[in-house]
This record gives sequence, C-alpha cells and structure tokens, in this order.
Amino acid sequence: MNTNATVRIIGAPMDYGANRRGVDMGPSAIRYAGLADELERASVAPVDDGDLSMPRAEEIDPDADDATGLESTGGESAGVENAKFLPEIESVNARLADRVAETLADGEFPLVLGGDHSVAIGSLHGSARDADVGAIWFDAHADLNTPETSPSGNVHGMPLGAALGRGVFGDMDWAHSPRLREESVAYVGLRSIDERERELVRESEMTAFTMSDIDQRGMTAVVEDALAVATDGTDGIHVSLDLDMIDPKAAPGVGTPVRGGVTYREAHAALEAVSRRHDRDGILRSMDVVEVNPILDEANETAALAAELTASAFGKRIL
Ligand code: HAR
Ligand code: MN
Ligand code: MN
Ligand code: MN
Repeated sequence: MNTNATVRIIGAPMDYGANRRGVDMGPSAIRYAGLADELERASVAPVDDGDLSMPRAEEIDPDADDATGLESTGGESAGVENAKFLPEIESVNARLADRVAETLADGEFPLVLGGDHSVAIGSLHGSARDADVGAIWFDAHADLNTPETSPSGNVHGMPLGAALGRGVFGDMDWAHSPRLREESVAYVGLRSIDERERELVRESEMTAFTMSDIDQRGMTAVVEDALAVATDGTDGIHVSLDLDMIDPKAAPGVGTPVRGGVTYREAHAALEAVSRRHDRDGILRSMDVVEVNPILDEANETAALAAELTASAFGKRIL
C-alpha cells in the first residue's frame, strides 16, 4: 500500500444473515490462517481490534442451529417480518458502522472480517458517512433483495438493497442517511441471481460484470472497468469481497457455494488490479472479507485464500 495508513482489523463474527451456521467463525479462521503475516508481506502493519461482541444465534433463538430464524413468508407483500434476525443485525451493524467511521476519522483503514455478508450494511454505512463512496461487489450473488423481494428472508442476500436505500430497513435509516449511488456500484463475478433480482439489476444503473464477462474479457480488464465505475465522481471505494465469487474447488468453505466461479489466479488478479490502481490514485477506502465458513473446509484453505487475497489488495506482489 502506498499510503502509510494503519490497517485496522475489525472482526464481525455474525451469522444471523445466513441460512447455515459457521460463518460466525470466519474472523477466527482468517486470523488463524495467517492474515497478519500475509499483510506484513504486503508491507502493511495491521492493528487488530478483535471482534465486536454479539450473542450467538442460539442465545437469541434456541432453534437457530441451522439459522432458520423466522419462517420466511417471501413475496412482494412481505414486510420486515421477512428479514430473519433483523433487529439483531441492525444493532450489530450500527456499532460496526461507528467503528468503521471512527477508524476512517483517525486516518486509518478499516478491514472488516465477516461474518455473513449482512455485515457490509454496517461497513458501508460507516464508510459512506462522511464521503461519497463507490463500491466493487465481488460476489456470485447480487445481494440486492429487500425484505419485500427476498425468497429466503436471509439478510445476507440484502446488503446492497439496504445500502442503496431500498426497502424497509427498520432503524437503519438508509433512505435518509448517506448511501451508495447505483451508478457508483460495480459487480464482479455474478452467476446466481434470483428472478426478481435479475429485473432489479437490469433496471438499475449499476454495472454488472458476470462470469461470462470474465470468460470473454479476462479478469484484469473487467476489474479495471469496475474500478473506473466505482471511482468516477467518488471520494474513494469500498471493496466487498464475498469468497463465494471464487469457484468452490478453490474456496469450498463458504456459506453459499456456487459452481462456475473464478479460479485461484483470477481472484488474485482481481485484487492485484485494485491494488495497482490504489498505488496510483489512493482510491481504496474500506474493505470487507465475508462468508468464510470453516465448518465446510477441513484444511481451512478458504480462510487462507481470504488472507492471501487481502494481502494482494494491499500490494503484495509475487516479485
Ligand atoms: N439471493 C438469495 C437470497 O436472497 C441467495 C442469497 C445470497 N447468499 C450469499 N450472498 N451468500 O452473497 O436468499
Ligand atoms: Mn454476498
Ligand atoms: Mn455520501
Ligand atoms: Mn455470495
């Protein structure tokens, strides 16, 4: 990284937004896999803030062993009751947003370790508090649902919907807070999109690079275009890295694996492209690394890859 900013690691061991237990262990798994050493190899001195404290899902709901939470009602007529654990998710995210905003105000770089992808609601809310922020969303999924459109009621399918100020999001008043603008958001890696979400993405002003775009154009060209979108007219970018962008062969330990994802090297190429642009223009402002589920991954290789990719984003080079 060409800035001297301290990278502050903020763990958010939350799985309330996912449909399976295990991503709550993501922050531990990524640390155990050697995140600090990897970052040091990128000449970054990380400071670890530890984890935000939060009750385990079973302490809220004894039947949450598969994180079923409330029964999903789904469909357009459903309201916030179709968002499982929404009050708990909002309360964690309100604290996370404050931590991210304070970290930025101190001139440091917030690196948020999830947790399921609903933690991006907090990191984006904090990052966009005092700045105009663009985003690159590395993900197999569009995460654009709202409680009204979600087929599952799982909030990890809704963080971009929330950050764009769509739908009803209880206390987290995105409609009246600083938020993302559609034209400053670029997806990379999409391949699993709900029917309703497909319409929402098409109708939106967001830029979507699917797996087919990566097949046809190559990862580096795609990410350079995504960077152009997210940096245009903004003060900096938030990178949200959902490990399920990567093919389950290289990243088996994720909450929602989808085959046909990017390879190990393409993933590094993606984050290296972010880092090269950051070296030039100092564009990177905040980042989250989410959906690592070590339960599904005997060798903890997904967490190791998460640590390596983070180092690539911060400037680690092969030579
Ligand atoms: N779109 C589906 C839903 O809303 C699947 C959710 C996506 N899961 C994730 N997000 N891992 O990236 O339920
Ligand atoms: Mn996601
Ligand atoms: Mn703003
Ligand atoms: Mn995903």
